[in-house]
Amino acid sequence: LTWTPIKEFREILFTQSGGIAKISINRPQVHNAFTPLTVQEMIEAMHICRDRTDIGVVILTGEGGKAFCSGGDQSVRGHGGYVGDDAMPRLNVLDLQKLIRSIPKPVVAMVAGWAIGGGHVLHVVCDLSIAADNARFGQTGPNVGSFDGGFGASYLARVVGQKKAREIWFLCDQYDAQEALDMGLVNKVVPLDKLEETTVAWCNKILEKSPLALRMLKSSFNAELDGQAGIQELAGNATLLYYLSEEAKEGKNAFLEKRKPDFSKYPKFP
Ligand code: 1HA
Repeated sequence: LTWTPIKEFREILFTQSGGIAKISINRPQVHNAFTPLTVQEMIEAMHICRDRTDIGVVILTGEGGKAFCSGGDQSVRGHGGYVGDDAMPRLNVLDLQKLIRSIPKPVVAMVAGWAIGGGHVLHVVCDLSIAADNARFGQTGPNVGSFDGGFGASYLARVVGQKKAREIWFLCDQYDAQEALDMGLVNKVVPLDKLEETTVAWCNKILEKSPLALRMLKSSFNAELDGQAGIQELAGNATLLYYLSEEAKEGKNAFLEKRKPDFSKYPKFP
């Protein structure tokens, strides 16, 4: 399989193969810990994936085979957040989490090695997670003076249940791939040398499906959990579909033609 670069970045690789885009954190020397720049680049790549009509599914991963992501880079953690070149403390990974959940295309976490701390939360918020047999999962916040009480707590609890989520955060233990599979934290475990092949096979299956159906389903899964923002997403898709109809176009055309709209021929379904 060949991956063609979409755009050059400093701390991530952003490539494409057919309808699949791959966003890969490229800081293997620190187990793919993220800085504000890493996150900013991932956000930009995600926006490109959203806009590009030839991309139907996104793989999120990390380079090197030893780590998916080890969370925020503790060496740039400053007073109030993670600090980049502009000297501003940021927690911009929270924006990335929201984007992963709201982009209307499936995002698949491809996890080899460590998925730890804020890196663990990143795989949790992905639609699907495929793990290599060397994957290890866990939260570290209470060890290193941090916590993610947003999706990192509430969505994790939706995924693995309240008791298990509290155990994960209160004990900060690490779990292997089989344990992750058993608790429903990942969808599948495969040998490391089959990880990309399997993930791509899953993505290709997804790409054969109706993109609008997938879009509606993703926002439907989100709707209940995300309150008004979730309903907004689902309703936005309803508006998209309505705009495609002759009935809605009659309203726009009548306005532009300065006449009264005639909706009489459109059915009033039971
Ligand atoms: O909680 C949040 C947030 C919450 C709300 C809003 C925003 C948030 C944003 C971020 C976060 C967080 O991510 S907090 C949690 C931060 N991450 C961690 O606490 C994990 C730190 N790393 C480890 O515990 C271990 O490295 C490991 C269990 C993943 C792997 O251990 P191992 O195999 O023994 O490797 P190790 O030797 O520790 O790591 C290899 C190299 O990578 C080391 O550097 P070296 O000594 O070779 O120079 C290590 O320092 C570096 N490294 C690993 N993880 C990080 C890191 N350097 C900086 N930051 C890291 N997270």
